[in-house]
Amino acid sequence: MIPFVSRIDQHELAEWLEAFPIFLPDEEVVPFSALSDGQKLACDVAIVANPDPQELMQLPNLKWVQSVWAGVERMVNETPTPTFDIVRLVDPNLTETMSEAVLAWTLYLHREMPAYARQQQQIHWHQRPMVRAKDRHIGILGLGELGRVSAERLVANGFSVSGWSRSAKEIAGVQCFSGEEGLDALLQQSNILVCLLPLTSQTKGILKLDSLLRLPKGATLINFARGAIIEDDALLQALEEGHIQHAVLDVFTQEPLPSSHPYWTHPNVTVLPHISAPSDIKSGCQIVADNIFRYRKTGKKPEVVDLKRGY
Ligand code: NDP
Ligand code: OXD
Repeated sequence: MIPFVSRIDQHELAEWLEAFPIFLPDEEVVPFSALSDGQKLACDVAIVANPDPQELMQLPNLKWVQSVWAGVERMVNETPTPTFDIVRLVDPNLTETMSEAVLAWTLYLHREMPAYARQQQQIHWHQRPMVRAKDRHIGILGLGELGRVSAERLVANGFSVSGWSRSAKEIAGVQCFSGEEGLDALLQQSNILVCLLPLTSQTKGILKLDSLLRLPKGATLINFARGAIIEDDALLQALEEGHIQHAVLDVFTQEPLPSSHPYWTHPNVTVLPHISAPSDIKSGCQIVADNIFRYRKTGKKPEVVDLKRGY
């Protein structure tokens, strides 16, 4: 038996549970709550979606868990010394969805849609200076599964693109930076900054006031990664001072974003409810099924999260 250990809403839970038997006909995938004590002892693999660590602890013989989410930061943080390996979802469909979101919201900022919406509210006819895509510098923090393809998509749409990662990279058409100095250089030239970094002890709060002020005046920001990578007070201050013109935020330290949070009503913030790249149930299930099938046949686990790196 394979438990599905999750803290997701009932509707989404039902959708996954309906799909698993189609893609995993030789396995019985059941919600964690359906397991007896004996069955809990027998589980070597679990499928997870933002799992409750207390529930994982009741599965002492787990060898690995397969997430149906691409980001596993919360699990890594809540289960710092797991006795099992963690496998995250790497799905080309999700990557394509994310790169589409990056392109869509980059165009939103590039073509100054927030400013034109405001002008319309004020019944104000004003043609703002046109900036060509090649003259708009987009900086992407994180050049992994999601960042790399997003960078390539922006290049294909004519933007000047640079990216930053931990290890040095070469990506056609993208100016690649790494290391502390690389971050400085990227920030200084980014008119639109896109965050696709995992949340780790090194990236938590990396977008603090000092970093935000290194961006050119009037820069804009997109965060599609995790909320705690940005220091909220710093961003609010940079917005207040006009140093940052607009922020598109899809992820927050607390989700759902509390109704009293200043982001909700800030004229220069676009709040999205964590929708930039939801997992695709069909392709997600197929990838999970392939991983489990290969493990059952060969004993080989898929690539696991490096807990020392934190991602
Ligand atoms: P990957 O692990 O494939 O890529 C992470 C990238 O960040 C790598 O390029 C890595 O560098 C870089 N990186 C990590 N730590 C540092 C550091 N300290 N300094 C510089 N660069 C660093 O992750 P994905 O691209 O698949 O996903 C990124 C994040 O996106 C997820 O962790 C998740 O939080 C978020 N996400 C959000 C979704 C949404 O709907 N909003 C959906 C899915 C994911 P290197 O290449 O050298 O290892
Ligand atoms: C994910 C997410 O990690 O939706 O898949 O953020």
